[in-house]
Amino acid sequence: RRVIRLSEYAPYPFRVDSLALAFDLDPAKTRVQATLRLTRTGTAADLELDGEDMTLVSVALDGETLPADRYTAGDGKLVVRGVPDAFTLDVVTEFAPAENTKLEGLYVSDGMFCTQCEAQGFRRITYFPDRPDVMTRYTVTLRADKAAYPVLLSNGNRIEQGDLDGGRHFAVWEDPFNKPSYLFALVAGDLERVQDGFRTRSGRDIELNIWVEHGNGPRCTFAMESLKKAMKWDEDVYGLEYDLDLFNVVAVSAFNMGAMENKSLNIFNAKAILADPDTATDAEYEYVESVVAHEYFHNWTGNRITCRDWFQLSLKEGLTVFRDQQFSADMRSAPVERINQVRSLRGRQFPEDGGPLAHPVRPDSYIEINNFYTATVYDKGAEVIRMMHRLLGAEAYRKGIDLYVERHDGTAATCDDFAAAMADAGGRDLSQFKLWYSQAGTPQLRVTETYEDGVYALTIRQHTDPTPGQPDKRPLHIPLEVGFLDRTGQPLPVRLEGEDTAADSRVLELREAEQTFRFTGLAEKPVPSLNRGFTAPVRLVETPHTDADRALLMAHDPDTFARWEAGQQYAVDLLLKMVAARAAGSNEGPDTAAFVEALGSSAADESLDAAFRAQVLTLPSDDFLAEQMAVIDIDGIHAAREALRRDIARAHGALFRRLRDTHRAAAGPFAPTAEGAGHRALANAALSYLGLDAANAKLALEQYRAADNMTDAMAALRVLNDLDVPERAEALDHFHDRFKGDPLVLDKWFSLQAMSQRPDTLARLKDLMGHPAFSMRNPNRVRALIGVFANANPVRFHAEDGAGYAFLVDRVLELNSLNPQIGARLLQPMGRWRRMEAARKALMTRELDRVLATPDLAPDVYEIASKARA
Ligand code: B3K
Ligand code: ZN
Repeated sequence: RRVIRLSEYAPYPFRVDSLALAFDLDPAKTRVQATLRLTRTGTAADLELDGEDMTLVSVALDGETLPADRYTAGDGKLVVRGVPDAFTLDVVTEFAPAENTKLEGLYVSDGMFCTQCEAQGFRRITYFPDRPDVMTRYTVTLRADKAAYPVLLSNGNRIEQGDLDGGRHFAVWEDPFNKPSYLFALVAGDLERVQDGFRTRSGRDIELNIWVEHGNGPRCTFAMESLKKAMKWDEDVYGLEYDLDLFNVVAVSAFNMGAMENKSLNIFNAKAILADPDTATDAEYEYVESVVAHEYFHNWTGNRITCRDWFQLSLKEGLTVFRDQQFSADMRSAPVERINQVRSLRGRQFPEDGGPLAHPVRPDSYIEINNFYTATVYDKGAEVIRMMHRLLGAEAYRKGIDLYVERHDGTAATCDDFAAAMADAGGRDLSQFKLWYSQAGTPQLRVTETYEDGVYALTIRQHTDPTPGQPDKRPLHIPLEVGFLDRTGQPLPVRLEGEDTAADSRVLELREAEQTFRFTGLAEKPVPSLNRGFTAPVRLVETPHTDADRALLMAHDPDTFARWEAGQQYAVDLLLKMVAARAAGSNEGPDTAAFVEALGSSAADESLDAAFRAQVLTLPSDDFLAEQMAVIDIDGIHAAREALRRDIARAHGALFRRLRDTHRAAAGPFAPTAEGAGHRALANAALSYLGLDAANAKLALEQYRAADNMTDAMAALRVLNDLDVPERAEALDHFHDRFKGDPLVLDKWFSLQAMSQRPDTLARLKDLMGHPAFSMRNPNRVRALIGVFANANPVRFHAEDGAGYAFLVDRVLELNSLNPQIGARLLQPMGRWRRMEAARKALMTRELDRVLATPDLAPDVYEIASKARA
């Protein structure tokens, strides 16, 4: 378990001029012949290649089989001693894809061969310098049984194919672009092809294929449309055109994450491709659209320009997430997209940044790189790009992108390279800004105000708590957009003292621990609207806002995001007071009436987008509330949130009935459009409040039965799921019988039960693990049942007797040998122990110790367990 450090980076001492791979595919014993042409570029005498979990059959140098004393294989390396300056190396390896349960390298999923090489899966296929800064040209020959694997795919273009003896056939693929090993892919299987085409802006015709299990073709229409939209969008907005004549996408059922951007052969979790009205919710349609776009966008930001080393992961991931966020904002409602991003940032990234696994956007060390595909690297990384976009403006940002591509196309680059291109194109000094890459933790802002003699002053203090390995933090360069409103909700001008121009809104740039900004030209003290659009990923822990200010901002802020945000902050304040009152054993909580009324007015405001109103009706999550507490009161938070929801439901019963009926009608027959989704979201938000009353179980069951789409069906099931009524079992059983043959859809049924508040939830989960559709070998099943329980059911997961923790750790230990990457992911919620009260602290640390005491821990699990326990 070696710690790998950024500071130890050294270039690889050889250039790989080309790589030819020949596969004899067989689930039980696949044979791979690799031919590498190498040239020495450094001073190393020996050649070192990475490789693991394979049988090494032979090594030949310039055609001569090497005697065993010329090389050593073991400990993840093949070392060939005393190699010449330029030579050809032939390496033959063997392994059993069918036994590969880690789903890294070459494996079998539902009878088809597929690969996953990022980050370090290629070394499970052959011996190679498995690092992203070693790029080369690949030629790949695939040989397999023709009846079982009629489709043979790899990167680039197919240059040859034909039949072989013994019912086998072959295909040869050549990728004209240099690429790192993590972008290599192959697929062999019996697949249905959905074919389409795209004409690029320069007039080239691209063949587009989506390959799926037979029968799933009709469920690919939406993904194909999304792909074409993404291709067009990247041309229009980034000036980036697709660079090959063929683009293949394959859906597989066993996959560790969402999807993978292998050059011209994207491999997807079926969950991120398949969508039709009967089986996918609106959120899932949107997920498909954004993942398809994300992987496509990687073709430039990731593939053409890749990462020098894995510490630079956010170079491609933060940038590509930002790009897919911009795409979604253009396809759908921009403010609603932003709200969803901020919700997920607060629900996942902020807790990570404030806990034992906190790390910078560009980490400086790791044990297992797979543990660093995190919300910080992805989502905070995207926020860092967004801030640059904000500081430079859209036009200079685009110039920065052009410059970045011009400088680094075809190479492996660093985050510093990216920032330098932005700084040069924008004529801005980003040296302090770059701290966002190296300093972990969520900055906290404290904002106070004064108003004297017509001058309004905002004093802003910034502070970042220590994180592991970083006790002292420096002030960051933070763009913060502010605007002002008067008491009637009209906008007031924002004019900095000493400046001539006034604007409705302006981006303040914080650079110091404490800074005061003075504004003139204000006849009255304004109500400030702070961090509009969430310009910076910070926590505003202190603001001058009163409840009345928040209600005013909720109703009138011209920035739609800020209106939602005012409601969320208002709710957070109230909920925390409610938690405190409950903890003190008091019956007297805060007065919620004004908030409840403001919420109702927004929900009823027909001038607002339905999707936005649905967002307003969704209170901050348990997780986000937990983040605000020094010691997390799991049950208190849950009780407070439920109590506030009941207050809202009581006050607005009639409104909710009306919203539910009118917006259900407005949605019309199902079409997966943003507009329809907005109506369904609002109708279903209303239903969720109505459903707090068991008397409305019938209404929910009726909706379930009548639904012509999965969104409405699931909304009804979610309501029933938390009620103790006969309709619950009726609907769940019906769902089960309808979808028992389709495990991907049945995952929703597993998840509902994992989320249930009922006291028998854990017992039920244990039973469900024996369900014929459940398997610990399929990551989607594991996430649907166990992941959802640990991450989305705080009350049951944190049960006082510790049974939830023990159950989770048992599963992690099972996965330690089966699929440690998934096991390590699952373990993460245990890192929250420090913020729990004494009894749960003891239970959680005992379970973490149990993990650490287990022999043969995989590095993935060891790293998370040891850091979480520290
Ligand atoms: N680049 C892949 C993630 C690979 C994860 C490896 N453990 C998907 C993506 O971000 O597009
Ligand atoms: Zn990505």
